Amino acid sequence: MNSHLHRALRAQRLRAQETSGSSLIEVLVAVAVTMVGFLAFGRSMTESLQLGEQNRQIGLATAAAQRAVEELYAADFAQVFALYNAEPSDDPDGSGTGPGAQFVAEGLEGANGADALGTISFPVAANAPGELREDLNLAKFQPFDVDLDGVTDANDHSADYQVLPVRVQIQWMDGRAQRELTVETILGRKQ
Ligand SMILES: [Ca+2]
Ligand SMILES: [Ca+2]
Repeated sequence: MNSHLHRALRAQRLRAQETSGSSLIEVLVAVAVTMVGFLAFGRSMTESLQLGEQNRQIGLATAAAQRAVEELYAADFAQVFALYNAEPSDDPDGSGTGPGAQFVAEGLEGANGADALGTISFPVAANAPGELREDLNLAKFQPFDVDLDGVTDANDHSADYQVLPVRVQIQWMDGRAQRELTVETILGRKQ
């Protein structure tokens, strides 16, 4: 074999190597692009699943709050405060017989794997849940003239209220995040 032919063959081999080298890079790039595509797809799937799960939880919390508000509206207005406050001793049918201030929010998880709870609140002091007050803060309802005499005082109005501000709050766990849904309304005597 003369040296001329030898050089030509070597040059051809080099070209062949270059060709296979560049096509390997092309394949790698194509694989990388595909993987990025898969990752993006996977992430958007996860995100939309998370969003769907969040919407499901909000739906359950809303339904639970709505059921509680409907129950409050359906109760005897003169007794609704005694029935649903956090003071068992004033329950109309005997101490501890009323539904009280807490209820289970169906389908939602609470802290430590327990059922999620809903809480019914009225304008009361923390140490006197059986005294309905006009001068205490309940979110947007402060101060609130519950006996409608035109004066906001510091007396107990559990026996003479004419309107009743109430807050229903659902608290649940979404993984490690705590979520909350609040509904505030005013109950009145049915006409
Ligand atoms: Ca009670
Ligand atoms: Ca008043």
